[in-house]
Amino acid sequence: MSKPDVLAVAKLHPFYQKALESVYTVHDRTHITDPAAFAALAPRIVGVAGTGEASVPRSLLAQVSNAKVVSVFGVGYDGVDVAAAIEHGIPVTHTPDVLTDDVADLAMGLVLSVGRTIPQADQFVRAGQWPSGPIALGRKVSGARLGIVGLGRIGKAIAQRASGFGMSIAYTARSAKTDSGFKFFATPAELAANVDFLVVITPGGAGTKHLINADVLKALGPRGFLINVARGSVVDEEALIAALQNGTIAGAGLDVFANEPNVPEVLWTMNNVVLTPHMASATHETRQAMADLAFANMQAGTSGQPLRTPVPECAALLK
Ligand code: NAP
Ligand code: 8YV
Repeated sequence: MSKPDVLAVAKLHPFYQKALESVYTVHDRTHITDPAAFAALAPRIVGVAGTGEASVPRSLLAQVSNAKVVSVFGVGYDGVDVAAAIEHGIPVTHTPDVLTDDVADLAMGLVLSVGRTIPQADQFVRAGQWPSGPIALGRKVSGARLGIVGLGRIGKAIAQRASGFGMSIAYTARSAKTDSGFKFFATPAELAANVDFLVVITPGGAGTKHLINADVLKALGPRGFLINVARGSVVDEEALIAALQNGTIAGAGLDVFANEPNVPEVLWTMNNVVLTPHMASATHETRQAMADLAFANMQAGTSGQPLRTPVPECAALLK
C-alpha cells in the first residue's frame, strides 16, 4: 500500500525528515522545484511540514486544501498564513516549550559573549596577539540591567537565568504580567532607556515588524547592547547597522537576520558584534524533542486524533 503524501515546504531537520519518511512519502519542496508536477500532486497532500522560518502562504494552502494539518518544527510560525489555514479548515501546530531552555541559554550566551567579548578574545589568542598587549576591557554582566522584549515562555526563562547573574530585570510585552515581579515598561524605547542589555524574544510577523527601530537603539545608548534571538524582522536591520557604525549602541549579539541565511557583509567585519546562524534551538536533545513533537502533531492531524500542540489561534477553534 502506498504511503500518504506530505509536503515539506522547507529543508527539514533530518530527525523530523526521517520520522516522516517512516510513515509518509515526503515531497521535498516540489511546489517550488516543479510547480506543474505539484499541481497534480497537491490534492493528495494530507499534511504540510515546515520549520520556524518556512513560508506557507495563502496560495499554497488553497492548493493543498485537502491537507489535515500544517506541522511546524519550531515555536515561531510567522511564515504561515494562519487565517488562510483556518479558512481552509487546516489546523496549524508548532513546538512550544521543548526548546525554551536552549533558546534562553543561547540568549544568555550572547549576553556574555558581547559583554565579555568572548569570541573576540578567542580570536585574539589564536592570532598570537596576547604577548603584545592586554585585551581591551569588557562590560561586567553580573549585576547589570537586563531588558526583555517579550516576557513569554522564553523571555521568562531568560529572566530566570539572568536572576542567577544578579541582574536586575525589566521587560515590555503587549500587556503587563503583574505576577512576574519585574518592572514593566509600556514601550521598547522606554525599556531600552533603562537597561544595559536589551534582549528581543517576541514572535516575528506583521505585529512586531521593526519593533526595534532607530529610536529604540538611540534610547539604548552608547553603552547598551542589543541581543536578538527572536526574528530578523523584529529589528530594523539598516537602523541597527547604522547604530553599530556610529556608536549609537555599544554592540549586538544576533542569532537571527532579516534575509537568512544572508547576513549583511558589513556585519562580518564589525568587532562589536557576535553573529550566530539561527541556532538557538540547535542541540541534539532539543532538535530530537522538536522532531518528536512535530511528528506527533503530523500523525495526530492526519489520523483525526487530537493535536498535541496547536498554535493558539487554532487551539481556540478546536475547543
Ligand atoms: P510566547 O510564549 O508566545 O511569548 C511571546 C512574547 O512576545 C509574549 O510575552 C508577548 O506578549 C510578546 N509580544 C508579542 N507581540 C508583541 C509586541 N508587539 N510587542 C511586545 N511584545 C510582544 O513565545 P515563546 O515561546 O517565548 O517564543 C518567542 C519567539 O521566539 C518565537 O515566536 C520565535 O519567533 C522566537 N524563537 C527563536 C528561536 C531561534 O532559534 N532564534 C527559537 C525559538 C523561538 P504578551 O505576553 O503580552 O502577549
Ligand atoms: C527554528 C525557531 O524552528 O522555534 C523557532 O521559532 O526559530 C527555531 O527553533 C529552527 O531553527 C528550525 O528551523
